[in-house]
Amino acid sequence: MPKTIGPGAALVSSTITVPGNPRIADVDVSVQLNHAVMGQIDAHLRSPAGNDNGLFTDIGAGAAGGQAQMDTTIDDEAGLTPAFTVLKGINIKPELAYRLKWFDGVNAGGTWTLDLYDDTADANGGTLTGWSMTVCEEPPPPACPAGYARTTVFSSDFESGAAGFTHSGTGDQWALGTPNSPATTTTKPACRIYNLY
Ligand SMILES: [Ca+2]
Ligand SMILES: [Ca+2]
Ligand SMILES: [Ca+2]
Repeated sequence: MPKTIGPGAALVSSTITVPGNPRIADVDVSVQLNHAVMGQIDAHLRSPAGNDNGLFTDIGAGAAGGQAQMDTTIDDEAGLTPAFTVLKGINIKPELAYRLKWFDGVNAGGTWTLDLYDDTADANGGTLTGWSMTVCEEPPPPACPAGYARTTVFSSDFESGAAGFTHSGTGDQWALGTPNSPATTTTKPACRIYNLY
């Protein structure tokens, strides 16, 4: 920091290393930058495990002379979509195609990468001056009353089979093991693991 964005069609990246192994219950991302034409920027966030999700594309002013400052927190729980050119001092939801909750449940520990792509080769560029992430974990489970102890009533890593679960019916696509075909157009996951308490 600071890092130059553009002005030619170019990708610039910046990393943050999150210490420890916090399990994400909610993550927000704040970005501070300037660009002569804000709408030339596509932004993605990559997790330590390599999950690559979009944050925004071509938001803000679309021509030179418009709002050139971004100081924005991107938060699924924000009230506004990025529908306006003002991007300084506000919170916005990700665009409709993206959600930060897609990172929920993953281990936040490690190196995160913010990718900023200036998608227009011209004389208009800018500077990334700062960015940050806010990671919240789930609260710990409540303590047991005196005389009681927490116990796991069922646990399986499914390495030895279906562990007593069954599946059937039209469109049944549940499976165990390494996927042997790419993700399909259906919304059913290949395997779902429940934690029981
Ligand atoms: Ca440019
Ligand atoms: Ca774009
Ligand atoms: Ca949030």
